[in-house]
Amino acid sequence: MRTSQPQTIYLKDYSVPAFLVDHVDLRFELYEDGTRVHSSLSIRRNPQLADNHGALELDGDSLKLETVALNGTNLSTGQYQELGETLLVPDVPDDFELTVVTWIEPQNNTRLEGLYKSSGMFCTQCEAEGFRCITYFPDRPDVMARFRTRIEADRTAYPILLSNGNDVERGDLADGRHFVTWEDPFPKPCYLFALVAGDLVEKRDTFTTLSGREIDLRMYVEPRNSEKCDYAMDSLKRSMRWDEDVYGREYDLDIFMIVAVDDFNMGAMENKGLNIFNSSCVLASQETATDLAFQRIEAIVAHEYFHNWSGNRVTCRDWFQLSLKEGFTVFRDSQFSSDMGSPTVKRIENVTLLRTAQFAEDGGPMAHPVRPASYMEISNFYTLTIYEKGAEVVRMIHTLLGPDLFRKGSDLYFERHDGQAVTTDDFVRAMEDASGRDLSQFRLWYEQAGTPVLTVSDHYDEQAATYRLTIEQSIPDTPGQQDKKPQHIPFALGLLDSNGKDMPLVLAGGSDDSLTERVLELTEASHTFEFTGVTQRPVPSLLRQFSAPVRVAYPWTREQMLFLMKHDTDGFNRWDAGQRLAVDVIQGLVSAPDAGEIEPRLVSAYRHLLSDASLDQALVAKMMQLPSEAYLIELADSPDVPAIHQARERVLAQLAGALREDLLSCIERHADNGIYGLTPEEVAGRSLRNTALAWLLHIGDEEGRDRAVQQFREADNMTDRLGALRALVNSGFVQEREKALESFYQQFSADPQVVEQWFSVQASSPETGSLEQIQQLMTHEAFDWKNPNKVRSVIGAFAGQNLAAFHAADGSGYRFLAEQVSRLDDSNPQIAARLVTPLTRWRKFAAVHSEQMLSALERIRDKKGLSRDVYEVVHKSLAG
Ligand code: 7MF
Ligand code: ZN
Repeated sequence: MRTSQPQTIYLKDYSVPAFLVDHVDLRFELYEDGTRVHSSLSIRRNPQLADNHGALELDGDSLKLETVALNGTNLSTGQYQELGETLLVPDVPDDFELTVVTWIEPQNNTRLEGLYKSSGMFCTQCEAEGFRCITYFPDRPDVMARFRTRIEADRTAYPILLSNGNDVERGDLADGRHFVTWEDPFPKPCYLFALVAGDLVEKRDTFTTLSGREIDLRMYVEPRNSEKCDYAMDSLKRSMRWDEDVYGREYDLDIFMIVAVDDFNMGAMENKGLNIFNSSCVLASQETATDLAFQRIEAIVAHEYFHNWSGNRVTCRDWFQLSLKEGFTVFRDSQFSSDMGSPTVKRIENVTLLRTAQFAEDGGPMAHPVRPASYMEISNFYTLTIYEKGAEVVRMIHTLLGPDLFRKGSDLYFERHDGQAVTTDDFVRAMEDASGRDLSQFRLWYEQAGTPVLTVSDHYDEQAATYRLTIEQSIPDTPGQQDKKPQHIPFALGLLDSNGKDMPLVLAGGSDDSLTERVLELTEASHTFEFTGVTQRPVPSLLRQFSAPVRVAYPWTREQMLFLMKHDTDGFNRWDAGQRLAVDVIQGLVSAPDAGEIEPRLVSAYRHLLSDASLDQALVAKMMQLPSEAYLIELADSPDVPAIHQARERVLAQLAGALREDLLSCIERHADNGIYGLTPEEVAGRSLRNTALAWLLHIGDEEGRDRAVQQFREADNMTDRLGALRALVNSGFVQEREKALESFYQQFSADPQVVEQWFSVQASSPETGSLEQIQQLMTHEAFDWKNPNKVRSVIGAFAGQNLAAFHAADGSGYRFLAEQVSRLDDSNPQIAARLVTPLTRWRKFAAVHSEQMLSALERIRDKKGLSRDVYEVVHKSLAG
């Protein structure tokens, strides 16, 4: 527990470690009432540091220190000091062996950092600073050591004992105990350490690398999950092959292990050779997992595997560099997902997340650069900015360099820095050196927070046949940053003629007319481009593929939006035009709620989407999704949440009413053919059918209801079962809804991943997610305060998705969230801090809301013994 005021840590204060650790020898004695950890460290003073004679300082948190020995001799209590979260040994030689014995209590560890127990098994989570909860150690990523780990435990309760690397020795001990010793030949920072002990079943497979080495692939899960491993195992093999093909990266150890645990703060963790996953991000079967879950599993398995190079072999110098590994790895996993499925659909999904949630973060009180300059609690910086904007930054480098030079740059990066702990600057330098391009201005993407706004205006000169585009960029102020410099922005565009054909793009002064798409490079606050030989007024297709994480302001007419929606040769922009049009129509209704019929051209555009079977159905499925309430709120200046909710519902109702026949035939066309597959076409078919169902039930259509009830009963997969359930839950058919919810729970109550879905469908629905109903759900037998997934699926879904209920005018939603955060803060501060997010946006809302959000934040602030995690979020939200 924290005792002093949280301190801010600054990037500018970075200095190299005073001591290096070459080797770590760990011995874990696991018992039911606690664990004894013996740690022997081979330490030497860092020769890189001049005048290096100071005391040894090691990090530790919530440890009971038993003994400290230097070169085999126990130190007396006067020879070391425990000061808050450090162990200080003043008098040490230049080169020595330090042995520390600590006692910890994994069974009482509810923070889920360090070593803890989850459904009877021991497991660890050490990133970012969890290793210090296990033993005293220089807990920073630039201290890289070789680890040897011996685990001792009861043989019956814990037959499986795992750690990083290769198992080199095993045997029996007295009292029914046994041990296994693991050795990891690769030096690594302690955040990549992992230990697992439990009664698990093992699934095995193999993978042969490009150079012919055979790798043992092993998955460890609780026996009840033994049939849910295949998809993750196949995803792993696809990832391994892809990283060889696309990046030339081979796996380096002889064994690669995956473990699933139910209680986990995050999605997964890339521990060297022993990736640990949240069960919901790795276990799947057709009957229990949705298409979305399958897709997520493939992406997360890939992400963690890809970290073996981008993160483990080359790691971060300090936590300010977190995006070095996360941004790059997210970029890599999205490339992989694109290659495995539909690139346009993947891009749409990424951009939706970015524009809805990352842009909101970048415009709020927690806004920070991709490489932050300071933090209080590093766990709060595993953000959408670090991950998603960080990936966009890498993607822009890829766009600027092109695939071949980018690959040259990544080869150079891995070669130059293998085995090192480096910075984002080292990454950019490798890209520069390999390509010969100057990325000095581009580096501002790492330093400046805030989402750039591009204001675009154009002029067509018929006489001269020229088309002029002027693009101005400005970057809004963010906490601690004003008056920003223009950034280097790759801006992809095309120009469409009246038939929807791409026109040649000839820049004034140039002559090359072979290109119909160009990437303009914006570097100034204002840039004008002139295109020549433009024989008719074009419709501009701007920021194709969303080539940069920016907002674009251009005065599109509805005519142009409809045109682009139908004709743009860029699939992403076709989707984007449809979204923009829908946003425009919904916003129109927000400001004029008494207006009658909605835009008839929106209806016919959607009819066209539903009826033209020659269109790419995966793209159509995405286009049929109306912009979310969260996105509409993000776009608004002082959002009136109930009005946005109502307007969106009305547009949905009018569309559904007008398109009833088309929806029914869409359902018909995409009827279940009894074979479940995961190709983009099959996924799109289910998605379209379930959207159509949801629309019909939204307007109380009885044929739709009967189909939903039937689909719910007969579905042979979770996508369709849950799709039908969700449609029923969001309908006014109270009896059918209650019956379906009840039978669903009866059928799946033994499966935590499905119960999470069941919770979240209810908590996110206006029909079943009133505050009283949420409180009811929290008394349900399956709800568990100690399980982050359950907390997220009820409280997180309510505050993050059920926005009309959360933003109730009486402030009850805010007060409720404040209470839950305060309560969780004692047991799991990381989860508590994440749950605060919706309240941090208080300034955005009108006074009635913002005042009550503010007072909810103040209530959290005034709680006694507030964790550093929640302290930082709340204080930054209140500041300024
Ligand atoms: C895909 O990044 C994308 C992001 C840290 C934990 C996993 O590998 C990770 C870990 C957080 C938030 C998102 C992700 C992860 C973490 C994640 C997972 C898969 N190093 Br916190
Ligand atoms: Zn990661």
